[in-house]
Amino acid sequence: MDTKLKKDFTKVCSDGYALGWHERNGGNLSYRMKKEEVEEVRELLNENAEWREIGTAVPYLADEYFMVTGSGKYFRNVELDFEDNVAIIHVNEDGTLYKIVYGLINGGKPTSELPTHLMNLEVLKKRDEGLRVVYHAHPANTVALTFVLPFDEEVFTREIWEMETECPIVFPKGIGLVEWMVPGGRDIAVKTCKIMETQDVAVWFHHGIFVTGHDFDEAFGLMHTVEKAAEMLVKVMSMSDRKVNTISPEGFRQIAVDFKVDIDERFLYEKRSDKIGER
Ligand code: 2HA
Ligand code: ZN
Repeated sequence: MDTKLKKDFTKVCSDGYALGWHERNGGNLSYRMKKEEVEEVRELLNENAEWREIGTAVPYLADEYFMVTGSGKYFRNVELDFEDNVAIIHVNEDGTLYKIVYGLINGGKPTSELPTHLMNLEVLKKRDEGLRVVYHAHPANTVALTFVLPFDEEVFTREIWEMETECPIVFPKGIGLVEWMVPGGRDIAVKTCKIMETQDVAVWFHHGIFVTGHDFDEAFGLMHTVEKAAEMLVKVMSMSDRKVNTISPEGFRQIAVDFKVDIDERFLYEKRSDKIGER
């Protein structure tokens, strides 16, 4: 296979690995393919492969094709051997089964987070037909913050937004939070889906981040922006438990006007404390 899609998918894996977000087999990536992208590789697809259970139902994704990383596969290895580490799967007519029609040539299954990826891609397709990418990574700074910031979406988002002027422009709907749970199952998928109905970023406490985007650049750029801001917050918190200066709610409102973004007001509460993590 030699397509732009393969190159773009691989680039996310390589760039994410280079940034240290994919230790061992950490993280996963999925993409809902366009009709023309399926046609481009049609003759390479094995439609005789056996049907397998998804473990949940995604009827709104019936008969669609997805490019996904493999379970237990290392992001580091995607650029070295794409066909061993990545699959194209075809979802059946009622959205309960899938078959591997390309890739994973040495055996294996799609990502252990397949229910989360497909259920999210379904919610996202309903929200906006153009949202095709779901990307999960383990970036250290964001995960580190889940040990010291409260489990409070408004506080978590606000403290991160303040670290980089670009943040409320890149994710104006803020960050959704999922408390620590066992990964890989339906429960964590349902919680993440609830967030993806309106937001583009979900942080799984003590684990990682899920983001969506219309294309790979957008999803990767979003992951990178959240993590970069988190890195700065970690640096600030390493120096002090307070922010002496920061961006004001009024400043964010001005950004909203100038950049024509609909910033969610619930993150712009008046702070009563300059202590990081307190309202
Ligand atoms: O190992 O990141 O959440 C892949 C994962 C599971
Ligand atoms: Zn993970």
